[in-house]
Amino acid sequence: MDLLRHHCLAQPDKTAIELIDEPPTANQIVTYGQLEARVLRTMALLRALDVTPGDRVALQLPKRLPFVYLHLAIMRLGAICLPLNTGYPARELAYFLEDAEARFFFAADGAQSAVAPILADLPALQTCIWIGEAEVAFEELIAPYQPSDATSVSLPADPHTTCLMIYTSGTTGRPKGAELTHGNLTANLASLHEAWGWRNDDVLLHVLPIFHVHGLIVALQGALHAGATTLMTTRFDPVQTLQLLIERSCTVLMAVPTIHRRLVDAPNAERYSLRHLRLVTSGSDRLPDDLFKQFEARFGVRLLERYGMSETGMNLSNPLHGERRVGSVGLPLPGVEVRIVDAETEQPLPDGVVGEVQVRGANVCKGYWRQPDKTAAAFTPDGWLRTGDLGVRAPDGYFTLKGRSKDLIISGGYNIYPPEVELALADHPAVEMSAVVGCPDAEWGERVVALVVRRAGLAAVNEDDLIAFCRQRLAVYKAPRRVIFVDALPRNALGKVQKVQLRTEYCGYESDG
Ligand code: MCA
Repeated sequence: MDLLRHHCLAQPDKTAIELIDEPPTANQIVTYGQLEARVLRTMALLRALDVTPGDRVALQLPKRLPFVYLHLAIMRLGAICLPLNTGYPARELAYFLEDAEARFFFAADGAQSAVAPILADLPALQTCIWIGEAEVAFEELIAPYQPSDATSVSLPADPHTTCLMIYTSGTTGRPKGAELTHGNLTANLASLHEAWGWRNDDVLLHVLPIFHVHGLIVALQGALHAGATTLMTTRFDPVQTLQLLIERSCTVLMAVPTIHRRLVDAPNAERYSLRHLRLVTSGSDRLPDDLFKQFEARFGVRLLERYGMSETGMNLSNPLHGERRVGSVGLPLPGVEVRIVDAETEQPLPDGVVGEVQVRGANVCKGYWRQPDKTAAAFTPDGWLRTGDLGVRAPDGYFTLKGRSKDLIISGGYNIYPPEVELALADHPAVEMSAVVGCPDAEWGERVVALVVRRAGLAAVNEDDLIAFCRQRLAVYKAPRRVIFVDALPRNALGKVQKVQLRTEYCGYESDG
């Protein structure tokens, strides 16, 4: 973060971010000097609102510049930024705001009628500010606030201070807030700077959402910390992406497999050469081998696959120089320890044997917000984070993921936790019980499929009803794409639903209901 301030002072006229706006609005350029000035004014606004160190400040804002100013200002004040998916409906949003005890909430003007009704039931929430879509509205909002206190413009001194909270779930219970500290982010950004050779003259094309570690920290903050230029689109479009990569001589692109698949499949994709890009990464989900090969064949670039999680930022990466191995997530990043252990004994396993991936390092979060039990369960006594992912290490140090020991579903790079969907379905009067699984999908990696046992006498409910019901309660990406009615769910002797069996039986969509 202090490095970012250094760039703002050292190269004030260089473009930090260019927002590629939808026509007819013109693109908006913010230089490093303007970025610093606006972040300082935003800090002054936050102080005037009485934001104090440790406060949770939630953002549910579109991917535009005010989000960036607020995010940076909140963290520099020593408060905690809580970025929220813009797709969360009011019901889900209420959970995050309540659990985090957010004191401040910045939300999109357009969401006011949907969101306002939940705010009265949030005793910790002190102030909600509605932000208009246009950048100019935010600039008018901060204009009267003069940065005053010169001593507080740099980062909070204590690296253990939490600055970012990202909600993640497990296979049981409700989502929990992973607390990332200034030290975590600084360490991970430094590792990535070294491993990926970030350069001051890089031009990053930013097409990811910015409410996740991937888009917000790895991509956006990665570029800002290098003093590079970011071209930021408000949403992903494959043809626009290919055109911008070429017309604007971009050097770096970071994305998820679904995005890479759409680039490969874009109309006339064979006409585009991306050989001038020095780094195209893939993460947040497993990169299929065929996609890795198709991308290289079509665009002349070998994708660099890496592995991370919200709790840690990035842990493993294929090398910038050296073998980018198909199917592998590469080698531990500088300063990050990764080991494979036996899931029962937690003893390290020899190379070539599949076990649980565990991670340790300055990048690993300090735990889950106000969940000491879950924090304790997530770490070994000597500080290794139990990722819940399965993997194997080759004798030359390359790691390969072999699946997940949890039932997590990954669709288009978003994590979906079956219990959240099952809980939503359970609210429907016609649902006796349900089990939610991820079925393989060529475009999304996995798609959400719900197996549902109808309550006796309520057989009239159909697939569309239940999908619509879930879409009202959950962000759209979590809602099932298929609902299959079954007479019963297979259970083991302990009564646990056998999801492996369900996947085997139903991912081909044969239904007995
Ligand atoms: C959108 N939809 C989805 C998804 N995204 N459904 C399932 N899974 C998704 N990921 C819904 C839309 O709401 C829409 O619903 C319908 O699917 C089709 O939308 P479409 O326009 O095709 O989608 P899109 O808006 O173009 O989005 C696709 C996307 C996006 C660009 C691939 O999902 C995306 O940006 N994914 C990246 C996620 C990411 O950054 N993850 C990082 C988290 P309807 O039916 O209403 O039309 S993981 C992380 O941070 C860790 C640290 C890590 O390691 O990276």
